[in-house]
Amino acid sequence: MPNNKAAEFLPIVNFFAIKGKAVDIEPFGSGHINDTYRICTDLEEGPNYMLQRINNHVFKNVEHLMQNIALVCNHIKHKLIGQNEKDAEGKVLTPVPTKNGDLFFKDERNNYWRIFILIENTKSYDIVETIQQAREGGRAFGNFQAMLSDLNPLDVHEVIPNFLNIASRLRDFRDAINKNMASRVDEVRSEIDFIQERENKMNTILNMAAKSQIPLRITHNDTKFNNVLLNKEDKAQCVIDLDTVMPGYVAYDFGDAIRTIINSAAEDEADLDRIKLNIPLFEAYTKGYLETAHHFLYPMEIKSLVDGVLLLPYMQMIRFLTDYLNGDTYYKISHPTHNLQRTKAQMRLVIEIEKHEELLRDLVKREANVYL
Ligand code: ADP
Ligand code: GN1
Ligand code: MG
Repeated sequence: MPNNKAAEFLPIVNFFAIKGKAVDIEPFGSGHINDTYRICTDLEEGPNYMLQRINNHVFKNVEHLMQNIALVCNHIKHKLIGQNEKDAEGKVLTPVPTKNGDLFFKDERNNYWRIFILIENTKSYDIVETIQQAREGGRAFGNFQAMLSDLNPLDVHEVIPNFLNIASRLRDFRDAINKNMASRVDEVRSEIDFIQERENKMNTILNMAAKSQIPLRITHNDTKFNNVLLNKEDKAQCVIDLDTVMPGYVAYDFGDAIRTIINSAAEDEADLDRIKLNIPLFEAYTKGYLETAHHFLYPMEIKSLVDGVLLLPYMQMIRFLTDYLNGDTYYKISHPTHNLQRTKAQMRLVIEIEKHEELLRDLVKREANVYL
């Protein structure tokens, strides 16, 4: 007999061309945007599946979103097959079409659904525990960018315009301050000052891009460490959560991955003194990343990596604070001041990273020199 959740979601799952029957459906993952469920089928040999409700408030054009994902997954799958990789299916996401051949299903309540094949015997980590995990994460995201480096960035849709554009994020932030929708501005004066003091300094990547010193590429744009699946031996297996794959700069992906890896505490840690930098994990991620990405990167892109490390936690702080000021309309929250707590944790992380900027730059230089 299907469990309760299975009975609830069965009518949706039935629209998709899955093998076997769904017998168990459970909520899964810790993402802030979509809802994810794991589907077990009655087939002993599998496959099992991941069902996701796509947040249509955040992703306004689901058609474009799924076209991006299909393009990227097909491109990677062909490369893996070309490299005689055994088990290409376990190393890239496989979207499961509906019985009508569509990549998603829209129900009568305007919810958007999609299914991927579940990649078995893998795990993802919210907090990195070992040097090996960090290095494997670097390899995975470096390889992901490398495999997409021969596609034209303009062939992917910009599903969320200006997603990691700091100038645009600052405009939204100022707008939130001016509107003061939730009457919270007075409570966060010191955080607002902190952001404003750094505005000019955070333009480095956009300035480099404006001078054509770094190329636009196809990047992942949500390289939190839990978006890479590792196998039982903690080897990188597959990059997931491809919703935000869009044109971008490599430093964005590097910076966002480091944001979650270098922080020894959680993204929303309430005890700020627990937020310390784990430099060996930074080194390990950098090693893994350059191992798989050095062959396509320009020297200026390597130079920009630490600018990404400074920028991404700062931008995340702005995004959390903007949402707090707007009355928590974007990120899922688990208590009323969750976005403020996340803001403060990211602010502390920016402070810690700023203290170590020179060291981080030296370490990237040292790792990059290996390939000169
Ligand atoms: P979100 O972060 O938006 O909630 P994800 O696509 O990252 O959604 O999925 C949430 C979690 O589910 C991931 O961190 C991972 O642990 C797991 N997961 C997602 N897709 C797969 C998959 N195809 N195979 C195995 N596990 C997966
Ligand atoms: C969101 O869905 P999830 O949790 O992987 C967000 C990212 C943020 C992240 C912060 C579409 O990612 O940009 O960096 O939360 N995704 C979107 O944890 O906004
Ligand atoms: Mg995720």
